Amino acid sequence: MRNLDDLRQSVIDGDMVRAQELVEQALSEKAPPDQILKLGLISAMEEVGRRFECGEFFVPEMLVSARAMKSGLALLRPYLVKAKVEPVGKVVIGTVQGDLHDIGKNLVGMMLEGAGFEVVDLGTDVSAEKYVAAVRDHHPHLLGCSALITTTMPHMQEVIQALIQAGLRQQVKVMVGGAPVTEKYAAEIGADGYAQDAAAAALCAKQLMGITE
Ligand code: B1M
Repeated sequence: MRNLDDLRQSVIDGDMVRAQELVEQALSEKAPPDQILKLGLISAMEEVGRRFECGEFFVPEMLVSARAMKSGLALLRPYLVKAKVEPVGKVVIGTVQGDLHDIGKNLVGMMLEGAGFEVVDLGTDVSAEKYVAAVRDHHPHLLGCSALITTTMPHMQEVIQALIQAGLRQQVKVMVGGAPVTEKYAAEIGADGYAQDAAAAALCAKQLMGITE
């Protein structure tokens, strides 16, 4: 779809206004929201990452692209979230300590809401202590940790250790994810669930709740 190619390019260019216009246009032309997300927005961020890796882009370019992606995502939100009236469970979610990447975590949060979960979002750079406090305060069924950098991934294990020390580990299932995280790593650190992307995260959350439909 030509419009989605243009949308992808506008995000790469960091052109927030154009990205919003093109998302609106794609929606008005009845393009499926998941295609707009995958082909227009996520694919653009993959290209931005590739350019950063090979030295063509630097942090400022990543930032403006992220801003354009977020502005498009905000318009897609109502189409991705069709939450049921009665929540099927409660999830506390956040990006781990030292990590400021929140686009993937936000998307996971939206898909969870769409699957009927009540989502408490702790934001980014969340310390193990803050996760523990949130489990005490909100009594969630699930705790979601996102990490995008190899050096911040180990903080996921700290969160699990902190839950054990606080005597809360049995009260909450821990789900982890993020680009560098693997199923093997999730098992090694003692997480209950791992998901590769936002759609899989919603499925994984339901499985952890014992919901089979
Ligand atoms: Co950064 N960054 N970044 N960055 N950044 C990456 C992650 C990197 C891979 C780029 C690269 O080198 N190719 C690289 C990490 C390398 C590594 O660890 N091996 C990197 C780096 C190095 C850095 C800095 C250190 C750069 C610097 O300062 N020198 C710095 C770190 C800052 C910090 O966090 N302390 C930094 C900064 C930034 C910006 C602030 C400029 C910006 C983030 C803006 C924001 O999020 N608000 C940014 C961006 C945009 C990226 C890339 C380009 C895009 C990330 C993204 O939004 N992807 C990224 C390259 C890439 O990923 N290809 C990169 C789109 C998003 C939909 O996908 O986040 O993967 P993702 O989420 C997916 C899945 O991973 C999964 O589902 C999501 C939806 O499908 N998922 C979960 C995520 N969380 C989950 C949780 C779950 C389940 C699934 O359960 C709970």
